[in-house]
Amino acid sequence: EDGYDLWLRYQPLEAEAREKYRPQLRQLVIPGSEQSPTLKAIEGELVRGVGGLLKRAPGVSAGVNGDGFVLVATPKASRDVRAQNFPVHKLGEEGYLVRSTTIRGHRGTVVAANSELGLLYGSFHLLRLLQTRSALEGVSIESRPRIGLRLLNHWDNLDRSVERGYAGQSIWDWWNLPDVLDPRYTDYARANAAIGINGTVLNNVNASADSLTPRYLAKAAALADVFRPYGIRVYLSARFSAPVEIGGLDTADPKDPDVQRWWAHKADEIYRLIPDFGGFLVKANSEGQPGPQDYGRSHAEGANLLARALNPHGGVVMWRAFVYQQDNPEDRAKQAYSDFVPLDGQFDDNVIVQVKNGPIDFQPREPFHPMFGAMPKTPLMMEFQITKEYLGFASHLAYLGPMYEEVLRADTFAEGPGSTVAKVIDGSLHGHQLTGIAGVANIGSDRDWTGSTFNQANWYVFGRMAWNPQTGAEEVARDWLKITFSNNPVVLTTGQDMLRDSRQAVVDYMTPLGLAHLMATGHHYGPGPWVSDLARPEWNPAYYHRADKNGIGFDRTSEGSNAVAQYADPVAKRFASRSDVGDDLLLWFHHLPWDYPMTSGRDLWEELVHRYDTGVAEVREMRAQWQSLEPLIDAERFDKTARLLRVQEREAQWWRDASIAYFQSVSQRPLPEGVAPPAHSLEHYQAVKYPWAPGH
Ligand code: BDP
Repeated sequence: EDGYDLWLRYQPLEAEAREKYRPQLRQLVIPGSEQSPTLKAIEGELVRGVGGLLKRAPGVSAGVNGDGFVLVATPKASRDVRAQNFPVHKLGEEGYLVRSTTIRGHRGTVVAANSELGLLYGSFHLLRLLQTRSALEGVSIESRPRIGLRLLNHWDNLDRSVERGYAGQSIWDWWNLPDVLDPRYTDYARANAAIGINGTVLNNVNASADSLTPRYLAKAAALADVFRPYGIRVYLSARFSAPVEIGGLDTADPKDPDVQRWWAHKADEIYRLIPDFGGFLVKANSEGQPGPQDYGRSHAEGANLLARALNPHGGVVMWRAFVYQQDNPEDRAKQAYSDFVPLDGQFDDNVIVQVKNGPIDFQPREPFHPMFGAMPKTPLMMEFQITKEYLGFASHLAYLGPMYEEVLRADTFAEGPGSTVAKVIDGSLHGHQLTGIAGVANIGSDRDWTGSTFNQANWYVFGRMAWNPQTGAEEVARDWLKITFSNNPVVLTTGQDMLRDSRQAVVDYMTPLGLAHLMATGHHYGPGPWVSDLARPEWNPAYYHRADKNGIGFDRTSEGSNAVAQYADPVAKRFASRSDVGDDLLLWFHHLPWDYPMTSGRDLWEELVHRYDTGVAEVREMRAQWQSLEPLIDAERFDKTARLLRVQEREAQWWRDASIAYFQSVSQRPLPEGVAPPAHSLEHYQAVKYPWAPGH
């Protein structure tokens, strides 16, 4: 097994499970499947899935005529489903139900929904029941997504390089599109539909205007055609200056009528080619990208320009809030809020503002972004990073489920207790219909899609939490392990331990106690806490840790940058309090003396060293755990994971040694008793350079 199959891995279940399920899955009834590409896809998937898992494919039949049927239909398409009087009104456009029931004396299972897309999601859920060995007998499931736009964001360039991609090249072969349609495109759509993802932004947010030229639109349209039966809509990152670059205008000013006309015509052209085109994602006035501020206009004026072009066609604008200005003396963590919160109420109805989970940039741990909850009149969508730019690329094992869960469950208190981030983005807190969540994809041309088997879990958990942000990381981990490896209880308990602790391990050996952005320059791989000479202050690790002989940490209380004031009370008070903030975010919000007494009984310096040691120990443990599973995992996937864990152990040690060497040079404090000194001198670690690193 090489990992290509992802969660569409339909290897035969254990004999006992096959025997149990076979009589329940004899016959497949999908009325109308000849005419509809989506129904045909469902039929194909169920025949293949059930056939693989049970080593016996169900017969396809025009009507229910025996026990063990699976009837997949909307009430509209099937009298048998209508007669059941299911509460389909509760399911919305994309929801579904899976019920065991009796039809004219025959026992079987119905998948019902209001739309074919709902049926597709329900059918994948049925397959998941088998893959996780759940009972079909008496099953009664109702499910609908809580979030409308569930998207992947590809940071893929037209030359097939992938910004922050660690799994090979882009899967989009732009050169040969639209003529050559790699079967991978279909498998991509299947894999995403299986976890409820319903849209994809094909190109990098650092966008080339070429993506909007007729040549490339035809290519995007070909992909849209492949994805359509699976409910995946295509979106594009739009470069704000495109009217100048490819439109021949001399300005991209949102107030200019020619610019407005240009975007309107561009939208018309796109919708002629892609009638269900989703809309634009825009990175503007951020890290050198063009934007409305180049013309003295606000982010809202920029977003509304594109929104008005898309509006007649039903498209949306996802306007990113990831902005920080050059030469702005303000704490970088405060800038997005300062720019955007005053614009609340100024965005058109088809604009949604896309906010990263934390105020800096996809660090191993950040507090939730203060914009969540702070813009009641504006729909906000979440941007998570699935690709692990700051967590050891595809090489280190870190399951991001616990991180996503931590953010989604964080309570903003914006409307009193219970105002979680999840409720902000599912629209329930402030009554928004337009809702969304995006994950920056970790997908590439590697055979296993994501550079390692365990990285697949991050794509998987993103989809599951996008469907329902209340979903627990542990529950998803268990499902994923069952589907990906086996139902063996030892694999499950050991695998769950590994997944649960893996992200905290990374936090401990890279950025413990609320530290952030200590990675080496540019590529962000490996330690670089000493870096302090880059052109912009907020690119330097030293800007973030602020360590000197007296102490360490970023004072974001009212004595310092006062970033805490961007949070609602009592969150602001908690973050501002040294004793209440908790160890996890301590140095994010506070600058403290090295001898500050920690709750552990150690002082801050000793605690920092202790955390680095803990991180290394956790990786060592994870590696031993994986080793113990050798007899229970297929050779190819076992071996690759084992080798990567060896890399991770070596590099966790590197992080620990380099960080301790550096911070000790600053703190000038002795190592606590019994602690091993770093293997090399600080100069040795500072001299480590890569001639090349992926994804940069
Ligand atoms: C940072 C990445 C950079 C992205 C940027 C963004 O280092 O490559 O372009 O975020 O999100 O994390 O726009």
